[in-house]
Amino acid sequence: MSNIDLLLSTASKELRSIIKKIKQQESINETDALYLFTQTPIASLGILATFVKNQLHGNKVFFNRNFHIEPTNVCVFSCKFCSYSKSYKHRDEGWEMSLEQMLHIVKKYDHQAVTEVHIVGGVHPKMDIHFFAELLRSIKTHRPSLHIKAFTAVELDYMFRKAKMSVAEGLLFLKDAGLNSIPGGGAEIFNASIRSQICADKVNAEGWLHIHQTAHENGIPSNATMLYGHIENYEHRIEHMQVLRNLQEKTKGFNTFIPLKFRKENNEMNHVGEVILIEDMKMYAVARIFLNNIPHLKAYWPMLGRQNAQLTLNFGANDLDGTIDDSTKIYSMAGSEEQTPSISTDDLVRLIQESHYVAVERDTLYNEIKVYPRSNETASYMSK
Ligand code: V47
Ligand code: SF4
Repeated sequence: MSNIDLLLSTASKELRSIIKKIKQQESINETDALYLFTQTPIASLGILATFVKNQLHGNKVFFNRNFHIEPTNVCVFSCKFCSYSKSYKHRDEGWEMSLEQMLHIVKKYDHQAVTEVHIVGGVHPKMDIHFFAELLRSIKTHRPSLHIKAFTAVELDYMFRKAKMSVAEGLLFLKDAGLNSIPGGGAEIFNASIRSQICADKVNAEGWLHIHQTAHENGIPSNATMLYGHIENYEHRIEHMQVLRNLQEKTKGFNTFIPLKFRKENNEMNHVGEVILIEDMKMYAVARIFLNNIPHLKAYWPMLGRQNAQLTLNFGANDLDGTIDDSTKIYSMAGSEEQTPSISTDDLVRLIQESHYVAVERDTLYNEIKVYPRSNETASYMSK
């Protein structure tokens, strides 16, 4: 008997109904999701999320080779969870990169097989859409095949408003300059009451969704995130995922959902604390089951820590993001275990293989680049 059928034979009435929906590839509803969060043992969640993940991706777990550029940490906004930004007044305590400095970072990877550059940062009042379009153009001129995943909806909203462009005009302008896709940041929690308590002054939920919808309608795919484990409750998380599932139903433009665990160091929400590991695994599992129309679920290892990220592979995650490098500061400054977030391809592959999955290098859009079959060496390492 398979794990899921074994679970079915001993489950409560409520869980049986959820399992039946999962087996028939039907969406679960909000009540079901709340039941999973509050009444379902963690081991059962692992079985259910793994079933959904295996239905979608078989035994494959993806990673990519990327690097980050963070143009600045100067920011006009004041999100309470942010450990990273400096106000414009205190900009001398932060950093502001020139085009040359950013292009220099790109050139450092000239002889490396990276496929993506991920560009996000603070919202600097003097870095406008023309500055960033120039950056995109110079990167594409230097290395046309590099996929540019850049600018959260928060950065885009500010850029477009300042340039007096509509969302569609701004997106097409950046697309023409070389923008290939949009990362998932800035979503935080869509619920207006929670959002007003943690990030009152940046783009609201409607604005975030409008930018992603317009991007999808103009051939720019994107990701979606959710910041969890702070002052929100399970209902707020479910509401957030429901809104994303509805938009995805219309556009099919989201590639990946990335739950981001709130980290508490060096920010104004330190007193809130951090959730325990079991809560992280629950979050991944329920996301995998609920968001059945977003193909991928990413465990962003620099934020979770690599061992915990490895554990999420048994709770629905099928993607470990990338090799990154030591330039991403947003999590190290917020207290992540990963103070220098870089990992070699060998280590990423090993993390995946140790979990009995087949490691697959992908590009940003999940086209497969290389499959790493499990070696005997890994098999014997596993059995120790
Ligand atoms: O929107 C900021 C989060 C996000 C903290 O699309 C924090 O592939 C936890 O969106 N604790 C930006 N989280 C990063 C992001 C991202 C990362 C990796 C991959 C992709 C992708 C997107 O970081 C922000 C915010 O939600 N964040 N501070 C903190 N203290
Ligand atoms: Fe600025 Fe982003 Fe930090 Fe908010 S999370 S203060 S928008 S850098």
